[in-house]
Amino acid sequence: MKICVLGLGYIGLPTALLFAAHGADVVGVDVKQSVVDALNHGNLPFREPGLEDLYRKAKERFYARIEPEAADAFLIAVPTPLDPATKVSDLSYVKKAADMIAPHLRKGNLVILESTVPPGTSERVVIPRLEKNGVVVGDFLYAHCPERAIPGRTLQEMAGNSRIIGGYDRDSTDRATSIYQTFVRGQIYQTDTRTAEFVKLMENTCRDVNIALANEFAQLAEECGINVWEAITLANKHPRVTILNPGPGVGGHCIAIDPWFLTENSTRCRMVSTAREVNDSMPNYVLHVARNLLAGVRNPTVSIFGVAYKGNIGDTRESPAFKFIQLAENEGYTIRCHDPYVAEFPHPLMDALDATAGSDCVVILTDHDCFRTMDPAGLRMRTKFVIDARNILDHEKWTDRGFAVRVLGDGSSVQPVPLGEVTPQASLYPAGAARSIAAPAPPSISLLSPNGREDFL
Ligand code: SAJ
Repeated sequence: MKICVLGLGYIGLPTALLFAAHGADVVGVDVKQSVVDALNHGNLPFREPGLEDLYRKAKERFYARIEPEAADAFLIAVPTPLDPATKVSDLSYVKKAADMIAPHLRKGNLVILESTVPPGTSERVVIPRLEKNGVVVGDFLYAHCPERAIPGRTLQEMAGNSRIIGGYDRDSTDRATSIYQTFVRGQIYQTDTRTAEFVKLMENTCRDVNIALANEFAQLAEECGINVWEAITLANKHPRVTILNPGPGVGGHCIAIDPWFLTENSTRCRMVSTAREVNDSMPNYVLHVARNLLAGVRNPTVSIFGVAYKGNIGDTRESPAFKFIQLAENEGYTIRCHDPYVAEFPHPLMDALDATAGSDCVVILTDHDCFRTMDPAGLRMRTKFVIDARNILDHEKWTDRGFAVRVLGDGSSVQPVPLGEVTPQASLYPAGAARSIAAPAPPSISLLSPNGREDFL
């Protein structure tokens, strides 16, 4: 079995290597010569746990090229970006990939689309392009097989998660299933192509809407003067309630984008677009928190800890950090960024000490594990404010080191402030103030068992 994988990015490359490590001959295709050259010289174009080991296992059966070549199966795993101005999917890479496959397509070949697309794209856009050289669908097989892997755990999830396979017809679905079964240990569920496209988008939209709900709860909790993190822990003790975590916004190439794909052909779906708005506005909310804290500080410098879109990865795609930095710079703040996971970022990245030297406020935007245990003793701040937008710090430790700690969603010790208004804080927390504005632990916390509600009884 020879498989030609188009697109050697975060999804295409691990998938290609998994096929190769499980016995297929794989040619990987990427339009970037640098990616092709790097791979053919044994270098990986990005980091992902386990990928180097996998490459070593797969390399006998894998090589990279700039153009596709004849194969038994073709797999498209190219990006489908969102046009930021119109909020409409940009299918140009998918179209190009289909055009590149068409001249090589033979009767009996299978084409798999893994890229995430709006419902109906396979039938309306991809299949007609594949048919351009005269072989029609039915003579070649076609399936949409969306991935479900989460960056940071891509390989485990690609192999272990259940998977949806939506074929053009029975033969297509069965052939695609048998190919994935070479490395997928999770259950495979079969359906048609359009349903598979829809399911993928529903999954990420569901997560986006649920995160938006958590973010709205965080803002409501601040208005009500309570700590949303305690409230969520308690609400999640209900057997049928799972509230996600609030934060500074939703990033990554999937959750911040897929809801727009789902709704681009619809005039309904107000909840989906409202959720997008709520999540996209979270950097503004964090800025509002910073503005209140820093109102009495002259020419504030803000140190951003974490520019990756989520914890323990170096991926900055759609990271809320971009918007926060822009807003903070427009506010007149000097910005310094620190992220030990990220290799490249438009804003200079510094080590923790340089990023905080003379700074007025640390803002935790990403939940990297290394931040959780960080001891702020060595930081040479001008003003000791910290905003924990992920609720990950050891607040007691930071308070002991003289920091005023402000946790996103913890309204239990914050005067409710309507959005947009600035309350002068200078008299409350003068520059260099060494006091905490974190919530003092209410007595119920000490009663709350981490595993259940028994301790209340
Ligand atoms: N986030 C929160 N609160 C939470 C959970 C996440 O604010 O409670 C934020 C994260 O910090 C991040 C963003 O949401 O900025 C997205 O992170 P994520 O871990 O939820 O998801 P992704 O984008 O890394 O991967 C998602 C996954 N989809 C689902 O969980 C439904 C993954 O399984 C998909 O394969 C992937 O999208 C994709 O490629 O579609």
